[in-house]
Amino acid sequence: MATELKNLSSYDPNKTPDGKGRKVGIVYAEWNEEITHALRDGAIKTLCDNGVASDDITVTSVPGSFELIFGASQMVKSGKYDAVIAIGCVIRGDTPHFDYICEGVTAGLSKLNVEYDVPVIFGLITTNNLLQAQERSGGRLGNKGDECAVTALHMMAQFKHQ
Ligand code: DLZ
Repeated sequence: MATELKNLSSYDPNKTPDGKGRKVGIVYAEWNEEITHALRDGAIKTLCDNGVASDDITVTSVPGSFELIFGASQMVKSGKYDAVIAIGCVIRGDTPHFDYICEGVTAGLSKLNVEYDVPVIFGLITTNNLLQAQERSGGRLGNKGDECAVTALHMMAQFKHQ
C-alpha cells in the first residue's frame, strides 16, 4: 500500500496553509485506544504547529469506529467547524466484522462529504494486525493523525466558502 512509500508524518510546512482562525472538530473512537489516542494527539499537535489555536479545536470521543459516522455527522451539522477529522482503528479479526465496520464507516463519512459543505477527513486506520496499526500511529511509517491534520488544513484553505 502507498504508506510503505510515504511517511505519514512528512509534509512541507512551506506548502501547508496556515490554520489561524480555523475551527476544527476531531472525533475519535475509543476502541483500540493505544492507537487512536496517538492518532488524535498527532492531529492536534500538527494543527497547532500550523497555526490552529488549541481553543479552536474541539475533541470528542465515541465508543467504536462505527459511531464515528454519528459523531462526525453531529459535528458537521452543528455548523461550528471548518473541518472535521474522524479517527479510528479497525484491526482485522477472525470474523467478517472488520469488513462491515470499514465499509460502513467509509460509506457514512463519504455521504457526509457529499451532502454537507464541511470536509470530513478520513482518519480510519484499517489493518491486518496491531503492528501495522502501531507503525501508522507514530511508528515506522509516521502518524496518520499528522496526515489528517495537514489534509484538513489544505481542504479548509481551498474551500473557504463556508
Ligand atoms: C465490535 C468491534 C470490533 C469487533 N472491532 C472494532 C475495531 O477493531 N475497531 C473499532 O473501532 N471498533 C470495533 N468494534 C466496535 C464497533 O465499531 C462498534 O462500536 C460496535 O459495533 C457498536 O456499534
